Amino acid sequence: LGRSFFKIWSLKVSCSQFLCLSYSQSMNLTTTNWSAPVVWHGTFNEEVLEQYYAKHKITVGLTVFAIGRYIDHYLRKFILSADMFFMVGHKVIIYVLIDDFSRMPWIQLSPLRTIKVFEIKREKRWQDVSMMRMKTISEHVVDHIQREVDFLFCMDVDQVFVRKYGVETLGESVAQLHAYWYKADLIKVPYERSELSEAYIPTGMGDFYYHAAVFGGTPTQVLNIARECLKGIMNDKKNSIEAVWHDESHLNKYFFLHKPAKFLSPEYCWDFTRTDIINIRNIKLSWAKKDYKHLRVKL
Ligand code: 2GW
Ligand code: MN
Repeated sequence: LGRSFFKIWSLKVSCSQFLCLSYSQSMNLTTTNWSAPVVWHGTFNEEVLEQYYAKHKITVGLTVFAIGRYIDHYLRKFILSADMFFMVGHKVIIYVLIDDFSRMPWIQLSPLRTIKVFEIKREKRWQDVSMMRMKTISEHVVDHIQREVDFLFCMDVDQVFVRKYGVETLGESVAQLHAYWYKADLIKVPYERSELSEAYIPTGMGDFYYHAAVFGGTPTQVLNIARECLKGIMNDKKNSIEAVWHDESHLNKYFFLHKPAKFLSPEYCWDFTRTDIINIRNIKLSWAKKDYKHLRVKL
C-alpha cells in the first residue's frame, strides 16, 4: 500500500509540474514549435551572454531613416536613447540616412559609439519613403556596412529606447513580433491577401505577424532580407499593385519563406498606449507618440 501511495503521489507531482510548464508557456511563448527562441525578458542569462560577446569584441550597426518632418520629430530622441540603451558596453555604429545634411542634430555620444550620416534623396510618396529603405539598406550593406559590423539592426525612427536593449537580441536573422498581433489568430493578421502581389500569404498560413519597425541579423542575412523585399516591391510596382502594409507585407512574406533564427517578444517594440500589458513587464523599446495630423498631411 505504501508503495502504491508513493506512486500515486509522484504521479500527481509530475502532473502538476507538467501543468505548471504548459501554463507558463501559454502565458508567454518562449520557443516556436520548431524550437527557435522567442526572447522575453528573463529567458536569457545576461552575464553569460555579455562574457561571450565581450570576448568576441563585436560591433553592432543600427540603420535609421529620417526624411522630412520625421527629422525634427523623432531623430534626436531616437539617437539619444540608443546611445543610452542600445548594446551598452559594445561598439555601435549608428547609420543615419537623412534627406538634408544641414538638419542633422548635434549629439554628444558616449564612448564606443559613432554615427555615420548619409544624405539620400527624398521619395515623393510616403509609401515609397518607407519601401525604398530596402534599396538603400542593401546598397549600404554592400558598399561598407558588411565590413564594419558583425550584426546589423534596421529600425523605424519613431520609437525610443527605454531600457537596456542588449546582446540577447543578436542572431543570424531576427524578427520582431508585432505588439498588436502577437496573440491574434493567424487568420486575422493583416498579411497581403491578393494573389497578384509578391507579398501574398494564403489565409491560415504563416507563423507570426512581424513588425517592420525592427529587423536584423548578420550583414549577409540583412542584405538578403532587404534584396528580396525590394525585389517583391519592384515586381509589384511593375504590376501596378502595392501590398497592404508596404515593405512590412514583403518582410512578412520573406520571413514566412525563410524562418528567422530569433524572435523578439513585443517587449522589444511596444506601443505604450496599449492597455493589455499583463505579460509585458520589461519594455525596452517603445513606439513614439504619433501626431498623425501634422506628420501625415504632407511629407
Ligand atoms: C511615413 C508615413 C507617412 C508620412 C511620412 C512617413 C515618413 C516615414 C516620413 O515622412 N519620413 C520618414 O523618415 N519616414 C521613415 O519611414 C521613418 O524612418 C519611419 O520610421 C519609417 C516608416 O514610417 P512610419 O514609422 O511612419 O510607419 P509606421 O510606424 O506606420 O510603420 C509600419 O509600417 C510601415 C509601412 O507602412 C513600415 O513597414 C514600418 O517599418 C512599420 O513599422
Ligand atoms: Mn514607425
